[in-house]
Amino acid sequence: MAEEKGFPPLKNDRLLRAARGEPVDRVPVWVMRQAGRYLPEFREVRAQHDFFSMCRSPEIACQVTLQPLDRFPLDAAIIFSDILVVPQALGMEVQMKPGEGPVFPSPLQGPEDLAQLCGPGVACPKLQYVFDAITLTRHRLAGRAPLIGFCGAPWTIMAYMIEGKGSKTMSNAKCWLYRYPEDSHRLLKIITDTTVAYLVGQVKAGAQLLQVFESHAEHLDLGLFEEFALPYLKRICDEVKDQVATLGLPDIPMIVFPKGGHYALSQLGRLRYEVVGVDWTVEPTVARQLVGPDKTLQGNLDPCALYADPKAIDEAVKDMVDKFGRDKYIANLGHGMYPDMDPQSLAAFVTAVHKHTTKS
Ligand code: 1CP
Repeated sequence: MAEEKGFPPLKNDRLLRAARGEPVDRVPVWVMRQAGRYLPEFREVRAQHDFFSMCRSPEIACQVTLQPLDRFPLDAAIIFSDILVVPQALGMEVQMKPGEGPVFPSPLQGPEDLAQLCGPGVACPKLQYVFDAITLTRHRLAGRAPLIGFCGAPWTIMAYMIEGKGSKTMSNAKCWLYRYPEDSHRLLKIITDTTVAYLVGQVKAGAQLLQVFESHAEHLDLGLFEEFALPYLKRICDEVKDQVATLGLPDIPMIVFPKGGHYALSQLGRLRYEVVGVDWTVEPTVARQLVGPDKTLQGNLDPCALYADPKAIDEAVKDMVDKFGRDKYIANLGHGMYPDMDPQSLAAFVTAVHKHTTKS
């Protein structure tokens, strides 16, 4: 078991308790992209290293994972890595271009290119550096907060493999769904099989929670989501949980975050994920109705609200937590921090969550 590796005991289990729907003394809080370029200490490390070299160095990945925890009283760490390490392990080249983001020099052009991808058995061992970073970080965290592992959901990863970078319309990737549905399923299956092995590896290495990022849900509708996204999100949760149990490891709460996927919240509420993350376009009360009473919700302040002054941030957080309620809830932004944000704004966000949710 993960604990048997001799990890330091967890001193703050608020996030794990809230994820399982158990009562907490106050709402746990962490934010997506809490390790990133808005922190000067991150930019200092980043200036000296290529992005994916940072991911591949357990020492550096651990260092930047801990940076936000040294500044703010956060209730979780999320391992520094990227969702695109999976397509890399499948054999595709991905570069991180400063100011531009990730770029695949040779994206998938058509179904014939699927033959170039390797299978999960070859891909997963290549991600050992992520497992090593997780194990090192669990030790260095010294039980301050639980460590979240993560991956991209299959549709989101497929979209990058075909588009080769971010895209406004995802029309190349969506072209596959309409023109090559069988090959799309073939690709989604390769990604899913690899992702299941990858997440189980993360749990073995010491991850205490897992988040699956369906960052490009916004480009689908319910029909496409039910055919090309939902079955794979379901398989990931079912198979990871089953394999973790078979290995005798402790059950790990899992979070699914469908960015722009408001239309599928009730379907996602029926899967085994304990937590459903929502972006800021979804009203908390609507999210609760759609997802149902049993799940924990996570989110969802508009990240741009952090451009406001601390008083306005405080008011926005109060409004958010009043709507979500204090139980079965994890405070977060509705998407990640942006590079030009002031770290003090995140401090104001965390302080406001503490102020408005601590039970007396
Ligand atoms: O604290 C943390 O959250 C850091 C770890 C982390 C995570 C969870 C990073 C580091 N990336 C991710 C996930 C990730 N990567 C997602 C899912 C979350 C989301 O929706 O944003 C996605 C879509 C990516 C792909 C990616 N990587 C993008 C988006 C590209 C686009 O236009 O669609 C970008 C810009 C990156 C680069 C990246 N990843 C992480 C950081 C700190 C950065 C900045 C790169 C740099 O320093 O140059």
